[in-house]
Amino acid sequence: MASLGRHIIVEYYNCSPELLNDVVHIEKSMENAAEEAGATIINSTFHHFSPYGVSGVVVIQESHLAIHTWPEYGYASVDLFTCGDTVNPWVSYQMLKDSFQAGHGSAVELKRGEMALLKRKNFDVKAMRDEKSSEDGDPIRTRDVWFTERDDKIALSLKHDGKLYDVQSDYQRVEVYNTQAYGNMLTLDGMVMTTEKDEYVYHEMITHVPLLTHPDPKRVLIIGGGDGGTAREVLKHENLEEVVMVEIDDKVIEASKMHLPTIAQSLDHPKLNLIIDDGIKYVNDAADGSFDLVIVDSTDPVGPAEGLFTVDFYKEVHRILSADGLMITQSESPRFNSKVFKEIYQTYRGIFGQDNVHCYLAHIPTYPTGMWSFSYSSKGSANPMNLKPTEEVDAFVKANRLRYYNADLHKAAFALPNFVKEMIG
Ligand code: SPD
Repeated sequence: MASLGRHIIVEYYNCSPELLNDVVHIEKSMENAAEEAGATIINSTFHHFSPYGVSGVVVIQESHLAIHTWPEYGYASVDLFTCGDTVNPWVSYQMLKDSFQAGHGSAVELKRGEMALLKRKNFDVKAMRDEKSSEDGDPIRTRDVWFTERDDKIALSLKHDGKLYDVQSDYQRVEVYNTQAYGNMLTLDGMVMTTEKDEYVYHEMITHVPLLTHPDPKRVLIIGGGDGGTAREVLKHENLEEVVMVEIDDKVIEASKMHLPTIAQSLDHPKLNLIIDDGIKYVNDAADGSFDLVIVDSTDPVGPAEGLFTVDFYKEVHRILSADGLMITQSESPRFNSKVFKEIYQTYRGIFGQDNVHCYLAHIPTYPTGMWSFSYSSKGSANPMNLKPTEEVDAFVKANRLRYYNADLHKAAFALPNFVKEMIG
């Protein structure tokens, strides 16, 4: 039966889940499969969805190859659509089966556009072709590979040129992508942690807000923060006597030192006591009143960071704070993680007291919704509005070339939109 095109609808079962969740591997496999089949690639676009799944299309001069994967089922569905006689889609079928280590593959071939049912119209092809494409000669090949973090309703995508680091540690999947808009980006279990181009917002806000309002901070504890950005900013305060950082995952530190050097630059600072251990255990074992400031620079409340979002942990933090001590945490996004956001503030107020817990906001473009929050919980007299004299703050900002934080922004960050006020009461 003569036809315009051949459409092979493919299913691959029992594939390697890791390979089906690896957007770079899938992109390469699909492109190789197209080329080996004799196709000419024009464009490709691939998305990884957090936590699992990849979708992508390779547009070829002879039509397209498309894929969607369900790594959690070891399953991939693929469409191989080719026109003309120059491409053999069955070559692609076999290559992809091998490439995904599929235990089983099945495929149905459909003829598309049966010639017997088609009647060719007479028209002037030359006149219909736009001038530009006729002048271009060979098509220009482009590629789009995307990392996507999403929940059921919202997604954030960043185009990247590939992965620089990909290790499954004892705790989580640690990856670094080379993004086109935000430089190198660290993700943990598919969630964006930091990027070279916007990290300063988060790290300046989680550190200078407490350190410029605490009456006399000397001893600082950072829980998490393995990329090093929080430590880098804390260490700009030269009057501190002790800075301890407890990170559970040495792979985060390794990835950051290798691929985020500007963020990780202070991880070997002589004043930093870097401990690779469980932050919860460290806090439980610490003496009463031993820190003036505890910064919880955690991931989101899934995986290894779950325990950092519990009442028991915060009670222990409260215990190890000195009389005027402060606890600062990243407290998720009021828009993206509304439920967790509300719970966090209820919990803190139960421990520190209703009037001693404050929320402040910052704009972080690579976190879901771009609106991110931090909590400021005070055990004693420290208050976020008791900022050091403006001249002192200005001098600090200038000397350290801060790019986000300043005295005006400090005050403004605590001005909350009504919907956020309502959420935390
Ligand atoms: N969803 C993003 C939450 C990230 C919080 N921690 C970031 C670590 C940066 N040091």
